[in-house]
Amino acid sequence: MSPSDAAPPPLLVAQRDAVRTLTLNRPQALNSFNGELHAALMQALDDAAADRSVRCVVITGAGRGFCAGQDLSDPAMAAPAGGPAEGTSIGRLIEERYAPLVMKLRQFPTPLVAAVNGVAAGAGANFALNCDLVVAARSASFLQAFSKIGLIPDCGGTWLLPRLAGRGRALGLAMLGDRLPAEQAAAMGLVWQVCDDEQLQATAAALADRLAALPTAALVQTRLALDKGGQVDMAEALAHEARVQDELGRSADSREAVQAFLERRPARFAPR
Ligand code: T3D
Repeated sequence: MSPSDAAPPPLLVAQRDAVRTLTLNRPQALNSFNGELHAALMQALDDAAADRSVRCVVITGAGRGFCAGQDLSDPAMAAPAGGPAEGTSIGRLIEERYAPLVMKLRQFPTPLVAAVNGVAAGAGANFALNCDLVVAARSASFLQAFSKIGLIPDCGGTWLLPRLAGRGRALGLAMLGDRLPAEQAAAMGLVWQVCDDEQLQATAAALADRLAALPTAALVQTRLALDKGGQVDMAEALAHEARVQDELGRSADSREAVQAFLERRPARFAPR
């Protein structure tokens, strides 16, 4: 077999300065998740997390789609119809693939930018929404495809959607499963920025560069604190802020940033 006969890698990895870009690469199936793509993505996220030169990760899709969620033709989807509830394939798929992926994103040690280049459906939509900032091409759309195949939102959708859009909109999106154009997704608070299609990668790169130039630990603690803040009362949120602020305030990043401000120069942060 010549190298040109080899199957294309399911995920492409590229690095520019401190920004790593992961491109889902199954365009013929709108980058839906099969086992190979899932494993490659988990490994690439682990690699980026371990590489201290990486200060921001951008996730995008090859071709005309971002990600169509679970590959519905994947053999792993073949749950026994009418079989015992215990240990069906779908439950296992969620526990073994999607839940660990979501937890990895929520705890990731750098900011994450989703550059949504096309349709993001099912777990693909919620995968994007689990990133810190979502930039979408104007022609992109988001679709909670689950109800149409007799399922509920997963990949953290039940937790995320009401928090991002409010209960009423979350129910409308999840029950109807309509395509939500990027502009409307931005108006609902799901998306940070919409841009012309041809500007998507440059816009995401500029955003990633800005994030990479900021103190990474503070950005990650910001995500964790906001997520926690949505679940605890004010007293606990204040206590958490005090604990984290105390730790960050003594960090080299914070000292350098304050010094740079006083000296009227750009801050120079060490690798994370
Ligand atoms: O087990 C579990 O349930 C675990 C958790 C699952 C979470 C989920 O993600 S459930 C939701 C799964 N996703 C879907 O239900 C979405 C299915 N896809 C669509 O509804 C449509 O494809 C889109 C609305 C996303 C896009 O429509 P359109 O008209 O732009 O494209 P298309 O023609 O439907 O699709 C293009 C190709 O991609 C097509 O293949 P072909 O005919 O050109 O060879 C289509 O079959 C393929 N494709 C699209 N989505 C999937 C897919 N192949 C496998 N799995 C997909 N999810």
